[in-house]
Amino acid sequence: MFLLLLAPGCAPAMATGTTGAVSGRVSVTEKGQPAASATGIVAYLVGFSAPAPKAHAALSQQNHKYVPPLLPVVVGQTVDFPNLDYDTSHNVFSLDPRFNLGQYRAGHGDPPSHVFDTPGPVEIYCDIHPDMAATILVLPNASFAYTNADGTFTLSNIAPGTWDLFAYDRSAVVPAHAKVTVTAGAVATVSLSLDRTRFSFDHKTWDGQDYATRHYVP
Ligand SMILES: [Cu+2]
Repeated sequence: MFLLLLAPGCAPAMATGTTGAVSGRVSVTEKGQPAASATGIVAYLVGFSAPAPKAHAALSQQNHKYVPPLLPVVVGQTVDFPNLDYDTSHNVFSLDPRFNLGQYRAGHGDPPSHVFDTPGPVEIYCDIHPDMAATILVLPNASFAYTNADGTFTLSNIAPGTWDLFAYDRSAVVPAHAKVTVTAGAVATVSLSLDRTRFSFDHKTWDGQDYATRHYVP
């Protein structure tokens, strides 16, 4: 359920003479109640392509967690996976697309990296620590933004046109979606809603085993 309004003339910093902007809010429910926080959702536009930034994105391993748990990148962009934990090795693997960067410790040269060349979500795991899980969201352009705690977000300098707007949350099985029409010099205002129903990211190891049956030396 969403509401779509146009508010011409406001917030000129987000919309130049030739581009527009999208200002939105994602309302999040969890088990039938409003969620305590709606931060860290990724709002993004689909319908046009842009080249990948040359700068690498980074998904860090810190305090035995992936940071951030949801990372948006552009198709063709390189992601580095630095291990910031000096007390343990970490690993990076994905089952779809299937790749494995091996196990490595902190402080040994450049971090392992991977180029993400297919759009869509990619689930990232660590073959040592079963609780380490993250999602890399591979998007067609860089017109994306994280939500604030109240679910608000802004997408600036957007080419005029009618685009598909999505809001992706790791705990929502289906992203929120709305059509949005961007007009030069104006800010389109959109409300989206999504429901969190997925709270487990249990998975097998790289070689298809249960973690509990394996032995490793951290
Ligand atoms: Cu790990």
